Amino acid sequence: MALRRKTPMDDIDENDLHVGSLKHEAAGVTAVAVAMKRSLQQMGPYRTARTLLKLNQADGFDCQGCAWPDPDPEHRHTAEFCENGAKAVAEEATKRTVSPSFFAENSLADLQDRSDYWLGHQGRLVHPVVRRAGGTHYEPISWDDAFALIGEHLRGLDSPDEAVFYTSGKVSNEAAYVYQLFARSYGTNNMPDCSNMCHESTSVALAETIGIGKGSVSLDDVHHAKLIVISGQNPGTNHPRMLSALEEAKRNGAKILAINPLPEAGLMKFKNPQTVKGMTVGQGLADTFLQIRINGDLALWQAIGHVLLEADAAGQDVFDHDFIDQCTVGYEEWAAGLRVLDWDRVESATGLSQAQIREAAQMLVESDATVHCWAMGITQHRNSVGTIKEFVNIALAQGNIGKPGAGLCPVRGHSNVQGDRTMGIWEKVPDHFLDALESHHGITPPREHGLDTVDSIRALRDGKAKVFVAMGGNFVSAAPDTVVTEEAMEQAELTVQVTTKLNRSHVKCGKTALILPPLGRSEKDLTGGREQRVTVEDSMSAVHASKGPLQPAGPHLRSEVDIVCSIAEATLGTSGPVPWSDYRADYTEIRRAISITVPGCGAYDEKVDQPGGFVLPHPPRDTRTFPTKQEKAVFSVVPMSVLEVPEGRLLLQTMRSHDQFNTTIYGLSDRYRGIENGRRVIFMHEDDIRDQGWSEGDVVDLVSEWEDGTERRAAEFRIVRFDTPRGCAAAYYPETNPLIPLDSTAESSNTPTSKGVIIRLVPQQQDQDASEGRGDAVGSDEGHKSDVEPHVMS
Ligand SMILES: Nc1nc2c(c(=O)[nH]1)N[C@H]1C(S)=C(S)[C@@H](COP(=O)(O)OP(=O)(O)OC[C@H]3O[C@@H](n4cnc5c(=O)[nH]c(N)nc54)[C@H](O)[C@@H]3O)O[C@H]1N2
Ligand SMILES: Nc1nc2c(c(=O)[nH]1)N[C@H]1C(S)=C(S)[C@@H](COP(=O)(O)OP(=O)(O)OC[C@H]3O[C@@H](n4cnc5c(=O)[nH]c(N)nc54)[C@H](O)[C@@H]3O)O[C@H]1N2
Ligand SMILES: [Mo]
Repeated sequence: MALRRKTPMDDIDENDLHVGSLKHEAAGVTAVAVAMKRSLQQMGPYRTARTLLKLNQADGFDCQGCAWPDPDPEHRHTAEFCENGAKAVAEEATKRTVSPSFFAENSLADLQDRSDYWLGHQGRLVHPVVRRAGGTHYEPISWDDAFALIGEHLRGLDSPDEAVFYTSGKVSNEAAYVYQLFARSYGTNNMPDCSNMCHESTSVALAETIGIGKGSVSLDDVHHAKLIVISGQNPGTNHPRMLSALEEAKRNGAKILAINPLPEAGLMKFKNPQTVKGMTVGQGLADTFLQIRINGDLALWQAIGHVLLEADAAGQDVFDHDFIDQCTVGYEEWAAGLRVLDWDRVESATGLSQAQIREAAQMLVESDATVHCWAMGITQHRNSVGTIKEFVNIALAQGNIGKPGAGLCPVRGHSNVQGDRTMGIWEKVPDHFLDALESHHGITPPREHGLDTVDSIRALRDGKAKVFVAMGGNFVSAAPDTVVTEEAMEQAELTVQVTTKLNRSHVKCGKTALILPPLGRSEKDLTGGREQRVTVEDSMSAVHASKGPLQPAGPHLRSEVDIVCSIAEATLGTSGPVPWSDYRADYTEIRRAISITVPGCGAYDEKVDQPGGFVLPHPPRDTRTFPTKQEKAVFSVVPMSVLEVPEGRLLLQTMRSHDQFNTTIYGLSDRYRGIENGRRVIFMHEDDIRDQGWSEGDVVDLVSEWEDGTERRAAEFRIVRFDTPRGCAAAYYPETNPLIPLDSTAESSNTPTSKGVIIRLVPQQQDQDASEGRGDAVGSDEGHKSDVEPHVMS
């Protein structure tokens, strides 16, 4: 029998949904108006002015939004932020707070019926609270008692590997450093992070090919590229300040090739809100738009490789043979593999014609400085690592690494996700990093690799992990297979959530559960009686300081550094080799440790003193040296693979609306895609709607099918006709996470395949369970077999 779960959907009245037309331009006057409106609603005029003028300024704080870099200090605007950055700040700096009485009035069961949208809108958490084992409510707890409780649980485990320490990419370098130092002093490498669900495929592919898992470009390279390729990314919504960089590049003569199943507004046209001319006239962005089928990118780049090889063979100057000879290995094998190509397979995989692909390849032929940008549309597929290796192959063949105006530009998500990795938040951190911890701190870090996100869920599910600590984030909503993940979390003996806002991970929690509220980045941090600053690293390896201007949301908040050091003391005592209290008293001490133990961070504190900070070394970018095993950049031979979608099914990608930050739902307006006042929509091609026997506006359930025969359901999505390739559908995350099987992950990176889920549409479930709770996932372990025919209405 299928297992049904009540899912909290009632907070949003989807009957108010309005579907308007798709927009072809991003930003402009509306963006400014929305930014101001949301800021004033949440923060009021004084805090709005205090925060927005300090945002992304050299003496201010780093935006909590995306990881796109800031321009040099002398090139920054007074208003160096975007609409969605302003929303991110307003979300944190809101004047609303959740007091302990809120938890007295709302039982855990009540809160479980609430969506992330409602939970997040209650305001900032301002007091530590605990849910005792068997308790029906969260209740206040003192910080000291909370730390003691954590220490007791951690000391009571049979092995340190029964604990899991998750990190979300907003955590500062200082907090991340002490957090990983604590986990390793305690004895585990179980440090999953949001990166496991995000750019892990990038990190794996780049580490194996160029020897370092980070992008190789600077902002200046983007400004001076001849060609910018943007694959699987929606910058108008998720990295709006990237549009200014693209605009500048275009002014300098760059061409843009955008590859996406959807004609995203920001890719098509941009109205720069920071200049008067930009605001009124706007700039067309993509010169060529390839409307690719979902998961067709590997086939596309192999075809482009094939066309470039033809041009090279014809004597055209497309490859940098000196670079290939001096700096790479494996060119011949790669070239041999691509000289023969099955064009029919490429055309069906990509949905593009040979002529379109040849035209795009011609843009690469004509450019001697190409920047390749990509994000989640590339990294969250089964064959992601292979696809990214194929980008690298092309970049290497053309010598587009380590030269001005060229390079690899994975566009990171969370504002400090890259910094957290640099600081050692990584379940597979290399031995040289552990050696440095061992020799500097005198600890004995464990050497075995730890659990990543997906494996942590398995360990919790199977009772192998018993304590789950999260430094930020919303693990249960962000992770795949929501029903499985929530049940896994509820089995934990203790969960600890260090978080600024309420979310689903607080209500689908362990038997004993703590919520510990930290200071946000926009707030003054006076830990240890002095004004502390922290540091962060952006998507282009630039590190800089960040210092919040605001009074904290409440008097009881503690900094993340303070919380980690206090947990460490409560668990390991105060007489060990690591001086936790010194670190808490003055973060400069942490930076001193960073400068000694973290590669590339020598004289760290001094370097972050420079306005704008400093850029971490990157051997391929700086000197065309490649720290791989072979000491050269490596061409890869990638077998062609395409997701086969059975008749009557659709390939679903799960993506962000314009009004959310991951699982934080700011509002219900996906303006550029024409959706207002609702989120449970499925975007489809009009011919698929018709052929599958549906009509626009029908409300259906989505059922995903996994290869072991199990099925999962997400209820009540309204069909919206959209400009997307045949057979490809799109819907928002996290509402669709129940559909993603835990075992459906990318090869070698283990990233959930959030952009490639095979689904079918079924009529809304009318059975008793469903009317109780409007249905949700079908439990995978219940073995509910795929016995339903594809839905065809007569
Ligand atoms: N405002 C805002 N900013 C954010 C975030 C946010 O939620 N809100 N999240 C942050 C985080 S953590 C991240 S990782 C980034 C995410 O930034 P994005 O990667 O831009 O985020 P998604 O919404 O997942 O968009 C994926 C894009 O890939 C396309 N796509 C899907 N499948 C395919 C495919 O098979 N091939 C190709 N070529 N394209 C495909 C989709 O149509 C969509 O345009 O943004 C960061 N910035
Ligand atoms: N289906 C599907 N699933 C996905 C994705 C997808 O595209 N599709 N994208 C994946 C990606 S790219 C990512 S990065 C993950 C995101 O996974 P997470 O990073 O775990 O999720 P967020 O929604 O960013 O976390 C939001 C919560 O962080 C807390 N928070 C906010 N600011 C702070 C702070 O300053 N300090 C602390 N301590 N806490 C804070 C708040 O409580 C807030 O509720 O989701 C992944 N999941
Ligand atoms: Mo991300």
